[in-house]
Amino acid sequence: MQNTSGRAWCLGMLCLLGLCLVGRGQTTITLSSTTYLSGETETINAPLTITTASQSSVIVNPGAKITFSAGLSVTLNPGFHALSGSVFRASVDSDHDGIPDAWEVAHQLNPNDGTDATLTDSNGRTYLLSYQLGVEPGHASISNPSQTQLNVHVPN
Ligand SMILES: [Ca+2]
Ligand SMILES: [Ca+2]
Repeated sequence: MQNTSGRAWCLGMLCLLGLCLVGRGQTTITLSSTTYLSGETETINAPLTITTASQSSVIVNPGAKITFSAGLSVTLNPGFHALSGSVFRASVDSDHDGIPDAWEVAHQLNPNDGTDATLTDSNGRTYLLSYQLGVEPGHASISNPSQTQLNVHVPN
């Protein structure tokens, strides 16, 4: 989810869709007006921050699956709309190990240690894989980590 080629693919797709990314290749990604269509799946990672341009219109339509992950913050200004029926996740991943801070804290990992994602649980599965599969470490049951990883700041 955080590899370079995946990020390049995301940026390439955004350009194909006619979107404007300010700060491309830098530590901050600013999204201008765009619409994510039904069936579209997108993951955007930034080393530090992801934000929407002030008063931009960013719409996530029903059926779209969009994930924003940044090392410091994700800030969505007025004009951002994740419509009912879409899957939108925004999270802070301080150590860039692929696991959001909130999930790490909830599972006794260190959100500032990028090596713990590769540790294995009692099933021999890495914590990163457990997170990606949406299962609890050491268990086969399905959990819902998306409910604990939302970290979105919406300015007044
Ligand atoms: Ca992490
Ligand atoms: Ca970690």
